[in-house]
Amino acid sequence: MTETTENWQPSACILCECNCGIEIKLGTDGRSFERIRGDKAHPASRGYTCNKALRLDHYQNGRNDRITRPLRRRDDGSFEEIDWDTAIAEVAGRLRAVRDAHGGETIFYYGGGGQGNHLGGAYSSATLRAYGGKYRSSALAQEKTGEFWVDARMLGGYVRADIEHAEVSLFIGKNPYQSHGFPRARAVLKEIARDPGRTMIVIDPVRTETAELADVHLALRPGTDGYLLAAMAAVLVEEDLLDHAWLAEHATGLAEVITTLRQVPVSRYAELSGIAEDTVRDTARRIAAASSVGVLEDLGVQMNRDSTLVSYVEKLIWLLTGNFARPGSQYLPSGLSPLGRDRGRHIDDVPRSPVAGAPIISGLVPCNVIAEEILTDHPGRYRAMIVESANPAHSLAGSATMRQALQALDTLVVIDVAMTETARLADYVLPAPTQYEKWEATFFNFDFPRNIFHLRPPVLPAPEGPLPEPEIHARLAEASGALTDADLAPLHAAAARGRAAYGAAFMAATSDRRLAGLAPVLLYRTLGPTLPGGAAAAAVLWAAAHRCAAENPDGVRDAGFGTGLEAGERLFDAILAGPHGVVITEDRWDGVWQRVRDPGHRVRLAIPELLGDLTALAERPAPGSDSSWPFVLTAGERRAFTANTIIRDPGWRRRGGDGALRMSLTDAERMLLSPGDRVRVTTPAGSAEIPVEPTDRMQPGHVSLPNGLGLASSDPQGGAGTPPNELTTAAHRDPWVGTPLHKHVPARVERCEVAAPRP
Ligand SMILES: Nc1nc2c(c(=O)[nH]1)N[C@H]1C(S)=C(S)[C@@H](COP(=O)(O)OP(=O)(O)OC[C@H]3O[C@@H](n4cnc5c(=O)[nH]c(N)nc54)[C@H](O)[C@@H]3O)O[C@H]1N2
Ligand SMILES: Nc1nc2c(c(=O)[nH]1)N[C@H]1C(S)=C(S)[C@@H](COP(=O)(O)OP(=O)(O)OC[C@H]3O[C@@H](n4cnc5c(=O)[nH]c(N)nc54)[C@H](O)[C@@H]3O)O[C@H]1N2
Ligand code: SF4
Ligand SMILES: [Mo]
Repeated sequence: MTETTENWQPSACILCECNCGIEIKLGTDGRSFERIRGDKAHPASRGYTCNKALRLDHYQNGRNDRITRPLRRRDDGSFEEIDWDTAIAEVAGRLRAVRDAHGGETIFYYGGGGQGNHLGGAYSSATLRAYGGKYRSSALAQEKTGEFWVDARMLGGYVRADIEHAEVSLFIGKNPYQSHGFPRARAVLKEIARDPGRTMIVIDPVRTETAELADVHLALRPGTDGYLLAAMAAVLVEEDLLDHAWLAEHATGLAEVITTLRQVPVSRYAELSGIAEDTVRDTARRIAAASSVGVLEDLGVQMNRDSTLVSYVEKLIWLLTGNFARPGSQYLPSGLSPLGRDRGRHIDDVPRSPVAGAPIISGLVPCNVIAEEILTDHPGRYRAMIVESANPAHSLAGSATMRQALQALDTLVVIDVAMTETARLADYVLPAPTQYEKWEATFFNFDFPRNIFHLRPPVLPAPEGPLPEPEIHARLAEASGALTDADLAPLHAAAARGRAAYGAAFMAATSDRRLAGLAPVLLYRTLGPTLPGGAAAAAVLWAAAHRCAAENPDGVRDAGFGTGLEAGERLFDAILAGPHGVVITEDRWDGVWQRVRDPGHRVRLAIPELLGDLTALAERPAPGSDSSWPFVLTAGERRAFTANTIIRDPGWRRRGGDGALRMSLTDAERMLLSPGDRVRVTTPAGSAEIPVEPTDRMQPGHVSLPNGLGLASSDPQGGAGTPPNELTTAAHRDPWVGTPLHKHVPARVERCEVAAPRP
């Protein structure tokens, strides 16, 4: 046994945004993950993992349709292997041709990282810029953009909650027991449940594992959160439960909000949500009485009716009770990237996508208009697309139309580790090393008061063939002609003289607008080769560390990195030298106010566009009133063994591999269904046959399907489960920001009379 195979190597789990620190012990073959354990030295997860991390060998070594050579589509639709020089030259040639004929802004970029890998995507802006591209998107624009916009309007940045220290924790459409979303979620939930002084409130139509731990479970009717939250906010006003002193000091727009909330018919809204009015009032009172309230909303409302409005009212509830910038409440985090940052403009002033005119929030075109922006005669339509580390043919609404759109493109380039549903439609597929074969990191770091960043060294060498994403972007940018050796020469020379000289040369180079847009590739090519241990991919973090130090001088200083330019350098060096993760900022609660964008650092309570919607809800047909669709389908639920489409080997699932449709016992009895019986689920988009799992967790009239299953696979055992987006449509979306309503798909469910043979 060699030294490395005996050693535990630090890395991270890549299956959800928490990215728990793990240690991996390789087998004697030097490739298999023989053992995996939580990394006690990781400052956020501190040894914690859930059940999923321990089966990561199925990502690294599973039957995951791995690709290791660049592929080119033949005329007959099959693929042939080509070498990298040919691949780069041909892709560049096709992108240049699209740019010259139709303008660079018709080249669209999608993706840039799943749950564990953002480092490669950080270089994509250079590629896009090199070809004159302007528009991009990612999965965030089918979940978080409504919340981003509301947060930016009210506060100026993406808000997070200190659940661990909240007296009252409130989860709205979120099941952290399965989906996590904050460090050590299961442990924290159990601590809260055990503590008699703290109260956990869950708003979810399903009795989830989180709801089971809660003190209060508001099992509302699916899709009625708008009513329930509006009623709760209205009770705060009606019963005068507001934190007046705090609001007077810290907020503007209170009068407008109060005027609107006084018009909300509390009894009527409570009734529509299916929650007793007394319970609504008690919940509002419990929130108002608490010394701290931490609130997290997630897909259950962000992919549901009234999603943007619900995000707004959710924030009103904790702001009206003064729950911001104090322990156990909400905060604006520091960070190494501007993830989730939006200008927070009035909806009429938000930039728009070229064809559908859809609002671009946080620089992201709504996912639900992408197909529409391709399948049209409009001269501004997208003609070429680069997809990196994402699987839109499976993950975006309306798979059938999405496939049609991807095939209608002049050129589709996919950068992935595997032959995905999207890659199968590509003209060129460019293979990348797995996340354990290269330097990697994510930018999902929102911890407080100690924020953490984790740069992970490779655990094992990549096989011959794939190229890391930064190298792919550098080659594509160079092949565009936008970047020359002469541009790089002064930076190479300065890098040889040390960081101070490099900093000055980099400033000088990027004062040229042409080069500023190519900055990631400049860094990779010139600073990258000087970094220890082959960490060239980390070069972009040098600029990010300096930006972080400039934006959060106190936090970076208190984390031990000093002040001024030195602080940025020290922070960067610490990240490079910290394979278990590094505390990048040590924040203070009162410092949060400095991040509130309003010049007086006041919270803006009123979003006039949305206030009108609050009372208009009363005039709409109630959910469930269309008898042709008697069921509500939640298409894409997080379960014990789901992780989007990151692991393609179905063998990684210890259970749940059939992707059963959960349905209430009442419905199952009425339809004479036993576990495993098959039903036909029909939605406006299509229909599928699915085995059922009757359960007392579900309400009558509500059925749910897991996310990430139903992958097309070269493996005959693969493909288990139903791809949820065969049952969704892109038109079913939020009126404000265009996010999909996947949790509330109108559906019919019928018994399959003849038992179909299992595939
Ligand atoms: N195990 C696992 N964990 C994951 C992932 C994974 O694939 N698997 N994916 C990660 C990703 S990308 C994300 S974005 C997060 C998402 O994390 P979550 O949002 O927590 O996950 P979901 O299960 O999609 O939806 C949450 C809840 O919404 C509820 N819901 C359905 N309809 C309604 C409704 O009308 N009102 C309310 N209030 N709730 C409703 C569902 O019952 C469900 O419990 O999870 C992350 N973590
Ligand atoms: N109906 C419905 N649809 C949904 C959801 C839902 O709840 N319901 N949830 C949505 C949500 S919240 C999300 S976040 C999206 C997720 O959907 P996507 O954003 O499309 O991403 P993933 O499924 O996470 O796929 C990640 C891709 O990265 C590839 N990959 C893995 N490692 C690497 C690497 O190192 N380099 C490269 N280049 N590629 C790599 C994997 O093979 C996979 O193709 O799905 C969404 N779709
Ligand atoms: S899937 Fe589990 S182990 Fe992996 S990062 Fe998320 S919480 Fe941690
Ligand atoms: Mo997500």
